[in-house]
Amino acid sequence: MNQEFLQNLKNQAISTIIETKSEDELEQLRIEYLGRNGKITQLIKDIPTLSEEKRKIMGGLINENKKIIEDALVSQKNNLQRQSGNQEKDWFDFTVPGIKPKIGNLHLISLTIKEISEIFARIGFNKVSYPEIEWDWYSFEGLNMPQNHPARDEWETFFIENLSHPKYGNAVLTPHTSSGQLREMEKVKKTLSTDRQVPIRMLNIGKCYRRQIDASHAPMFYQFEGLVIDRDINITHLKGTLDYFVKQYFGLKRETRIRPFHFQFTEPSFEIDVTCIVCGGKGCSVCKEGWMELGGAGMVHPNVLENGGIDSLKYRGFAFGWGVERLLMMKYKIDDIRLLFNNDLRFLKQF
Ligand code: FA5
Repeated sequence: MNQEFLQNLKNQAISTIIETKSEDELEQLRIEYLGRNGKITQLIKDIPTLSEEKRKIMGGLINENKKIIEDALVSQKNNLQRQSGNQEKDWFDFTVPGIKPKIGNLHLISLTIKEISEIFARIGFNKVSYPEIEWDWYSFEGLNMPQNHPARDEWETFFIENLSHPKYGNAVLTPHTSSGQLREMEKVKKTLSTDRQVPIRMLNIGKCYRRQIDASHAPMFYQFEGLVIDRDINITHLKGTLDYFVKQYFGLKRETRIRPFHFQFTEPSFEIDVTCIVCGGKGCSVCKEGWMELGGAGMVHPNVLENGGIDSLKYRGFAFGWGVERLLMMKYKIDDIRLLFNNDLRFLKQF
């Protein structure tokens, strides 16, 4: 006897109870499970034969499951009685107004993901999605961040214990969608012949995890990652793409700025900010100084191209990775990222 066996027995009982069509059938099931020689009764009789430790755990669980089965029997009995009573007595008044079912809508994050995908689809980006649990190689090492490199600290990563790959290292909850860069390069390399490796125009949207929480940081959030690789790609393509996106998403009047930054996997690297809509650029608890950071970008580092199996002498690329929630907060004037995850319908219904 173990917990799994008990769980299966209970599930089996419940699924057959709710299928019954008559009270006689229901009574048969009561006897089968709870009768003098019933399956649950037998387990209760076996409790004294268990070790003291197991007795404590299994005793409680058996009684809990017995109660669940008893409740299911009573509830099904009521259902059957109601159905047979209804057939005889009930009549249907067509004039009474119906009860409108509640109609849900997509969450604001899903709507935004859809909008972002559509904007990038219009300039030929191909939407993909890569693992939520990732190996160290794809998240860090292959992105030019060797073991113990201080740059890794920025990602405040959740590691998964006791799960590692002999070649790719420890398992982590994906801390950024940049891991998709190497996966996309590998995929393209596998599917195309070597002299036609690219172009790549990838849009990878996925969940990311970091040990962070405040008005502009959530432990689980979404990023979208763009990657373009081709011959003769340069920084103006990156600027043009980001400019196009910002104008499509925020409208023509919104101001953005590009700041020099450092990422190990791009060279040169930048961060892109937009004027904060919450404080109108004055500085507040969401943005700190009037500009809200939307994400990073840069020209793909040759080491990363080589790690993905792309010839860095022939090809160049640019990449960017932005936060989905940050983006929509700056469009809809949302001053705390946590509002998006609290599931308060008064908030969610507005979108
Ligand atoms: C990165 O994650 C890089 N991978 C971005 C990148 C991609 C750079 C490609 C160069 C080339 P960063 O840690 O700054 O960079 O995160 C990017 C964006 O993700 C942030 O600007 C923010 O919009 C969002 N973000 C990061 N952490 C959180 C969080 N905890 N909650 C919500 N959004 C977050």
